[in-house]
Amino acid sequence: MLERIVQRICGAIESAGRVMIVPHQYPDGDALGAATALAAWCSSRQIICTVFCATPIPYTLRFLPFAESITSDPEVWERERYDAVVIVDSGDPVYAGAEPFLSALPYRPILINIDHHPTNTRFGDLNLVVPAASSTSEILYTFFTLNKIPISAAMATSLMTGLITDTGTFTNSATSRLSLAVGGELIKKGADLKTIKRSVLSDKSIEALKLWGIILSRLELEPETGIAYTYFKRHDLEKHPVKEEEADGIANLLNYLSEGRAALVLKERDGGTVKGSFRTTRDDLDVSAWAKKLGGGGHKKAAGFTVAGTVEEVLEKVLAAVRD
Ligand SMILES: [Mn+2]
Repeated sequence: MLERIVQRICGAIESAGRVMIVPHQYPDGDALGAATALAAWCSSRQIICTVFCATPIPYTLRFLPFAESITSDPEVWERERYDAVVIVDSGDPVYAGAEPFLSALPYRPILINIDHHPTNTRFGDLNLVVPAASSTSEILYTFFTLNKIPISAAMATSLMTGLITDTGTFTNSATSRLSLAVGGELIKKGADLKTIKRSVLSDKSIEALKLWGIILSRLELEPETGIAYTYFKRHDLEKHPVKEEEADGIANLLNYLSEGRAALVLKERDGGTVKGSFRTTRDDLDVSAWAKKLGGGGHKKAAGFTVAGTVEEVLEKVLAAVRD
């Protein structure tokens, strides 16, 4: 079953004249690790590919091979004709940031969906969705291996970045025997752990950690729901001007909490919306179900949503949804 779909996807990409690869917007290490590993393979096979990301690449991930060729220019959708569009690490094309461009195309490319989110809508013509996988990068490792595609050191570095990101450096519940084994294989193939560590793990400035300090000092436990929550206001980011991606990551830190059932970080965004991130380490809790009620999605232990309103209003909505 898995073998058939990976072969079909491989065939579709290899026979395409031109391929578009799309990691999700506000990309993380897994989205970009998967996208750049695919791009490295395509270029080794002389398959012409474009990698499009709707929002800029975080500076911490610019070390990835092919990262410099990733474009956020929407015109690439009109400039060329793509036979295949591969969306990686996205539950649906809207989350990916590909939807407005895809639906505006005057032709229909083959849509390929490679992902591990349990909330994935199977939107592709070809769907390689493995919710049990730690990361999309882990799925791609299997994809390359089953198709007997050699994994270069550059590809290994990309995939390892995805694994490290999505497993919280092999500590969170996504960590499995397979993810650890794949990590070992990727090191064998030359994954540059030193650079990944320097770029992805030690990436916070003093200003960013000061901001984290403020956010952490606001932690409260809501006794009825067992949710420990905190929040960012826009003025926090004005007072501590840090890059968007430096402010992120605090939700993962809350996996260290021993109190409560789940953690929630709310972040006020421009345009009157609030982005929420849930984390839990409890076996009996599925936070993606809560995120789904709020129009979002994700994984059982890490999920998110975006809701209109102020931080206070959104917190009430969230608590009501959880109590429900
Ligand atoms: Mn992922």
